[in-house]
Amino acid sequence: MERILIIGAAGQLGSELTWALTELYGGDNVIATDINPQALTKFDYCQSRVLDVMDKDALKKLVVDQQVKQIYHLAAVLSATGEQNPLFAWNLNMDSLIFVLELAKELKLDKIYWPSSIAVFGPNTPKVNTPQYCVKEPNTVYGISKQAGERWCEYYFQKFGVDVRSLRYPGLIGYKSLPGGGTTDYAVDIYHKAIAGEHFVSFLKEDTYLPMMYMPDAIKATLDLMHAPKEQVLIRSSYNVGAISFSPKEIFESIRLHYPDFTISYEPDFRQNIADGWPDSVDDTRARQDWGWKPQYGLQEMTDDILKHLPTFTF
Ligand code: AKB
Repeated sequence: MERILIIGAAGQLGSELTWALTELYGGDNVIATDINPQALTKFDYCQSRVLDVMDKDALKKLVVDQQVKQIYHLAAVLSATGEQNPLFAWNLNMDSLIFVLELAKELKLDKIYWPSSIAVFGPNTPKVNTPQYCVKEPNTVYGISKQAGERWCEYYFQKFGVDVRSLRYPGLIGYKSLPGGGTTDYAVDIYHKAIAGEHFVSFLKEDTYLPMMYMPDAIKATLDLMHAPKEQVLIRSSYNVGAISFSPKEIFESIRLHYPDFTISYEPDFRQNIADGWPDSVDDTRARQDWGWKPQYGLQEMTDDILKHLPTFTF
């Protein structure tokens, strides 16, 4: 069994991916890492270590000592938080990726996973059914770092044969972690407000459509890509993957079927500008063709599932 290291395991994606990887590879072979020791307490089913990904010597020591063969590098500053401290976001997002790619090259690691995002697109990108290849002029530091990161991934694959794989995630919606500083995270927060019986103030306008995906689909997409034979992974920058597209008004209506008294108002802030530069929906034909991607959850199915589990979920 291959040893797998997850960097940023306590985040939104890591919290669920770590469990899925543990089920597949066993707790002895999965090492969850995070900069926050407190956040690691939930990983009692696999190995865990405190790791600051900016400490490249500590990262290398861990990989060598534990004979790690695959790295899932999930740590990043997201879009909304990134705008508060752009240079910090740029340094963390870029330097950490380069550390991981260099390590993969030097130690001849088997596989690397690194998430990209719909944030690589920008205001001049076609908004509907956004193609895999098109104009990309991101206007957030997060988007710029993801776009540059995609170029680095393809570069390390072509020049050094590093088997790095990536998805351009839409907004990921899950109930097992709290919102983490992304523009699409309003669609996580809204469920928490609904079950708490609180009014929800949306920081996006009611008709702002964004591509989104329920977490079980995101985990499936990630594992399908990572388990695909190497020759089927033909895009080494990052794959478009789509699932659902909805607006704040539509997710609100889907929740109101369960909570008829739930209320919403709209107070767009700086995040509206970020969302306006992103696609409404993406064309993921290449992911479907190359390694068989197919999402399972629609908006109402996602809402029904979240509202079934969230009220009794303990963080
Ligand atoms: C964000 O909103 O910043 C992220 C993303 C779309 O990558 N969820």
